[in-house]
Amino acid sequence: MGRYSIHVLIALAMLGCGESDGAEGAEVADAALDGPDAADQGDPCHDTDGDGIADSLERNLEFQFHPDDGDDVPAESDLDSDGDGYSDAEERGDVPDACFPPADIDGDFVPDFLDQDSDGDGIPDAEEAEHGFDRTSPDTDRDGCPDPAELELDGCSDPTQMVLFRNCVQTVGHATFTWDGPGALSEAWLEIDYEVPVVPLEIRAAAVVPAGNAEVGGDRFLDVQPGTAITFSAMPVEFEAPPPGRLGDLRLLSGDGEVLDTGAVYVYGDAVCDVILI
Ligand SMILES: [Ca+2]
Ligand SMILES: [Ca+2]
Ligand SMILES: [Ca+2]
Ligand SMILES: [Ca+2]
Repeated sequence: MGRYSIHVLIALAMLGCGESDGAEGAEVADAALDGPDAADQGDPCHDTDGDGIADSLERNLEFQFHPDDGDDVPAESDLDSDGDGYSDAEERGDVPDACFPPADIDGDFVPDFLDQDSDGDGIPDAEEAEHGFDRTSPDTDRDGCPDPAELELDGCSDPTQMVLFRNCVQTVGHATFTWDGPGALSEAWLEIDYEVPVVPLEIRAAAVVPAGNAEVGGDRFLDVQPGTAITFSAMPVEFEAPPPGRLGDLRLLSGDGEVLDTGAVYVYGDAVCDVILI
């Protein structure tokens, strides 16, 4: 129901809006002194606080998401509606006018100016900068290791630690093991010993380095030669995304069930994306 309401709101807002220009910004101070009701008359896209987000949008979105920023100032007059230190004017994103739906980077339907974790990586916007991270990216340096894992797992430097970042597009993680011999492994496959109840992840044999030193056989590698790095991928089955945190231990097993190596699997990211009703 909530998801559906948002889309209706956005559609109405876009239909009802006229052009926004610089002259409107110059009128903001006077309008604020007169109060939102006086300024709002006749213009559904009026922007009392001049942050680039129309009063009608701010009122409706605040009503739906109830951000607790520690003050009682309504969003249409609050220059930092979620109190995270980033202004509404910045968090609205690069949108064409005040009537346009403001940015929602992590796609969780809470617009960034009301979302205290805009990129959904689990690190609040207010704390991203102190770690040198970008509040608009869950993987600031784009190396595949999400920001919170950079802090907790030493930059994902251990390849046997599988790190999944869940978002609205895809949740996937990888773990790499190296077989040093002696001799070739007839089979190598990966097992997860889950510490929390979840729908089991789907594991696939994903990559061999150097190429040709093992065969890829669905969920396992075959005929793995000494000196070969084998990489497994894991992803949720359909929409069943596991919860954030440590999921459990990884075990690399031979064909006869011998434990060859161990690792761990973690999940990061707070964005929960349901099926959207349009
Ligand atoms: Ca505004
Ligand atoms: Ca803010
Ligand atoms: Ca964040
Ligand atoms: Ca990273």
